[in-house]
Amino acid sequence: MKKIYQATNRPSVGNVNNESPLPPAGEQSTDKADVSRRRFLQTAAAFTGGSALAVGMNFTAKAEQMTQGGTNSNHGMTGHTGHTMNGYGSMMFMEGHSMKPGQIIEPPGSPSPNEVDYKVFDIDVRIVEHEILPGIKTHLFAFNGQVPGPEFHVTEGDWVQVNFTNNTEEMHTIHWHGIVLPYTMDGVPMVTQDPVHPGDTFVYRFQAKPFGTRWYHCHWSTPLHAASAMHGAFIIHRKDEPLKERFPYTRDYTLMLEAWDIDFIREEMNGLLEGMKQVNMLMAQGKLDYKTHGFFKDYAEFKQAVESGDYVAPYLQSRSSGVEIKPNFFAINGKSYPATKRLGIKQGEWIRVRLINASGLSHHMHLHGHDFWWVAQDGNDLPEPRRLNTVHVEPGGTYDIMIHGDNPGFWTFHDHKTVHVRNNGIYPGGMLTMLAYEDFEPTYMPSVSVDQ
Ligand SMILES: [Cu+2]
Repeated sequence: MKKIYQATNRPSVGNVNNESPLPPAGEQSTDKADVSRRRFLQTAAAFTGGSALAVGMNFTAKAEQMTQGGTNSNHGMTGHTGHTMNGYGSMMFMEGHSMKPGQIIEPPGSPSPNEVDYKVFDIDVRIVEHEILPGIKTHLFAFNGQVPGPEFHVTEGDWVQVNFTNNTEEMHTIHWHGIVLPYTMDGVPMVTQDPVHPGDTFVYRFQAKPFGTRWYHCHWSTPLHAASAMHGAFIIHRKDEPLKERFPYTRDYTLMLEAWDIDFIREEMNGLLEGMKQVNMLMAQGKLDYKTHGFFKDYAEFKQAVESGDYVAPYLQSRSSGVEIKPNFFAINGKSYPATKRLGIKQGEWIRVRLINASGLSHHMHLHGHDFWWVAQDGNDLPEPRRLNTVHVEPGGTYDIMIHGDNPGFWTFHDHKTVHVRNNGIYPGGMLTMLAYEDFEPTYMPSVSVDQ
């Protein structure tokens, strides 16, 4: 037995089984019905095993009954593979979907590949065990297994095709944050598309615009998926970069700011596993229906189900797994200080730093020994750059700054919200790195202490 979350001082749930891809469900999850009802919403596509076929068909009948006369707005999404989806609109996934996994979903909205020349990217989501700090590992959903996800670099006006494959047993989407695109490409489940099911590939196509520091993240179960590790930078470069006239930068850094409650993540992951088991069990018994999944064709149907008592919404229940999120690890590009990567600079050099806040909290990034120039927000150049040494980085926002190498040394760059420069409550740590000159003779060399 190996403990994965050794450093946490908050209540532990359950044992960690080294054999299992994830820790097993915790001892606090005593109210199985409660947990499972909530989890169904997240695990509806876990239709695996031999019993799936029969139960899935039973299930289809109910879905059909329920959605007659409903919207078929998503019908066109799946036609080309020849997979019969019966036009259930947003209920289509209930058809016992993974009886035929590996579907390619190409929604309308953008030109076909015959019409424009797409730059094609393949990206997937899988579960990885990620090390935040020595001794602190956590399981995360991660794009291409990387934390943060791979960084896109394209030029404004490029046509981009992203083949997104779901290699987990959970559902996901990709939302392109700050990119102006057809709504069917916006990646919001139950608003612009059905979530992408296990094994399936969803094809996002759009033109890269407007220019600037943009990003992407999962929009399913956002507090767990996007905030944990399903996020990455999407940099849209200009053909010519006017900012280089005033700030002739030679290096370009991206810093994704992250905050993790690794206990919450573990409990949610445990809950997912438990939910999958429950789904499979109910399916085998033929007891799985739309109410246990919590999907409705519209608000009126949802309201009716709640008021009639047919459906007990998760928010009406007390939950055994704590949903209050209290981040205890803060990170830059997947790592907490002292594991964070330094920003290299040379004397006389300009560097560009793109700050992207994926955390859901606000951060106040402060640089020692220098002022910097804040040049862009949310990807868009400011009318006039502002000279600062602390920039307030709001949740979801992106902020670009230019730093000039005019004061050789090692300089702390950190969130001035001091609770965020701790590891599990202990200072120093978290959202802290260093601007490190590469071409000077230091008279003091930085060392490491994580308990002051
Ligand atoms: Cu996701």
